Amino acid sequence: MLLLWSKKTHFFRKLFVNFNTCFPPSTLTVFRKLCSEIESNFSKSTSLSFSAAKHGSFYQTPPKLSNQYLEDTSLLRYLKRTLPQEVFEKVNKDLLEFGEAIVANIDQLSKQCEALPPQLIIYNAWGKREEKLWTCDAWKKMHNLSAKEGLVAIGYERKFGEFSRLYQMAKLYLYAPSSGLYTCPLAMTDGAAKTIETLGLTHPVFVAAYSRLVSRDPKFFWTSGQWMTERQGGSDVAGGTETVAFPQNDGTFRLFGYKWFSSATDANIALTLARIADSQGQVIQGTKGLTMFYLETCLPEGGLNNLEMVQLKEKLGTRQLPTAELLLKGTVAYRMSEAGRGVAEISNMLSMTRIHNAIAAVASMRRILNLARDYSFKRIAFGKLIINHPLHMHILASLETEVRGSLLFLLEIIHWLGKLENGKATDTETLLFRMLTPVLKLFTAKQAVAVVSEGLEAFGGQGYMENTGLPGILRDVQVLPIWEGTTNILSLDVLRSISRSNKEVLKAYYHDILERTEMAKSIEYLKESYAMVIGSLNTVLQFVQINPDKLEVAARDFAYSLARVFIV
Ligand code: UCC
Repeated sequence: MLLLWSKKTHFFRKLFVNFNTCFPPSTLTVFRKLCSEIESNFSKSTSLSFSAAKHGSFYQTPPKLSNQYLEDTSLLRYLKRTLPQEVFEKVNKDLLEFGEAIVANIDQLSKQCEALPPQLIIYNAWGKREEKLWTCDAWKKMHNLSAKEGLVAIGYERKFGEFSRLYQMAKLYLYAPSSGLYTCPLAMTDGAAKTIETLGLTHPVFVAAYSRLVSRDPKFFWTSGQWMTERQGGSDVAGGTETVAFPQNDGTFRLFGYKWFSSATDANIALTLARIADSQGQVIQGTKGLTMFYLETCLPEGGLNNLEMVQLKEKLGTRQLPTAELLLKGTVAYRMSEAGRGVAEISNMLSMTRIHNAIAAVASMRRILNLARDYSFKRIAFGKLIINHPLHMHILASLETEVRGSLLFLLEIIHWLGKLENGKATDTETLLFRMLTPVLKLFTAKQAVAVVSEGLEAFGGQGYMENTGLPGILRDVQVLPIWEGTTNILSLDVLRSISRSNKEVLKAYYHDILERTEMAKSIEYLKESYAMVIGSLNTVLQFVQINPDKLEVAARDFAYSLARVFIV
């Protein structure tokens, strides 16, 4: 539906059969000329056989990263269509420059983050306990440039009102695949700032922290972690949280517990959950016993805030990122939510980090596809460039359609976020934002794994070679369906949004799609697609009416259908 709405459906249908339509005609002529030159040079060079050197004379030209903003026509068109002209001009200029900086040096920094992963040094050479988390220089530079570029700040400065989030997140989208995973702490930093703002917390500790989280000054800028998972539960937070908070006379609390995954452990602060103990040390179990706390990882006088970094996790991917097991042994913390409202209030953070998860997912898909596309104009097989093999072109075109669909879905959610924060969202948009945020997260995360895997195949054996830098993209996206709620948990969250709103979210969804597709009704070449969308819409919504008892088992398929109908 978003694709229809973007008036490009015809274009996308053609895209399936002819990948050449991805490029404007002038570019195509240049490409065709280039193709025949490359092909003829290739046959000359291979005819020399091994006479020039004992290793042979052929070396494959690798794929090249170019300005990803310029390469992303869907993003550019969306921004041009949505932002007012004067806003677009400013945003466009900054994104262009940032796209250049990524190619010029940021991408190199991300490679250093991958090559030099963090280390936890527990003892020094003389046996003294040190507990130092070592991170490479490139990781620290990512911190500084994130502040300078306003990667969190833009969303809170709100210089462009309802469009500020689109600006901030478009920038994060360009940055994500070259960030060395620094977008992970940024996601949680954004989530923490959002939580402080939404709850209207006025205690000086929170006010001071907020000013650091949204700062553009690298020395002042702080990042945040989010420590929710314990040994017994990542999904079942209520069943898994054992951490206890003991009230102190000065109004603070002391936390005792064991946090199982604390990503970006070098963050300055963290939001976490714990159960407040009464004077007898008793706690309330279940969701109602959980309260949200704020803590600083280091004490003002130096040293860790009564916590122990037990070990760094051995992860499949995201190794650039320090994720640790932490023992809280009297960590000083401040209560952020009302007692027992921890899960409900930390959901503010979760909604944000789930959008960031989707940014990472779509950005990774875009990155692998752009590299594969570039490579297809450099690699020759069976006597011609692989772009000129219809089947290869068809696969790339199908991926292109998936990526564009996911991107448009993402941008719509981000735009609603910006509207909500600026008091501009309609009731329909507010409802849709609640239901479709988990749908966006679960859908794009799974798509990212599939698209990146397919994208690697476009490089043949080279896609499997570590030193091309390509396999790391697949390893890193594999966390996206897990982090911040698995696919099942998010599918159930969609059902939660339906029941809590008394099905109002579904009504909003229905009317929104009818409204967006209205213009397609009367356009001849769109009539068939229109009928297909409306038919699918009715089928999906009827399913809820007819099968209330089967909703849980069908929750995943249902969420996928919501995503597909919305995108198509
Ligand atoms: O552990 C993880 C990391 C693994 C990977 C480590 C490597 C890191 C590398 C990173 C690289 C980037 S990830 C797992 C993180 N955990 C989660 O995301 C939590 C997943 N679980 C959920 O989301 C659950 O659905 C819970 C915890 C929210 C469900 O808890 P309950 O106790 O069943 O919740 P209730 O009772 O349904 O909801 C409690 C309140 C309700 O509000 P009230 O009380 O006002 O009615 C809900 O409406 O919370 C509200 N609520 C929400 N509100 C729940 N969910 C939401 C929501 N999404 N939005 C708004």
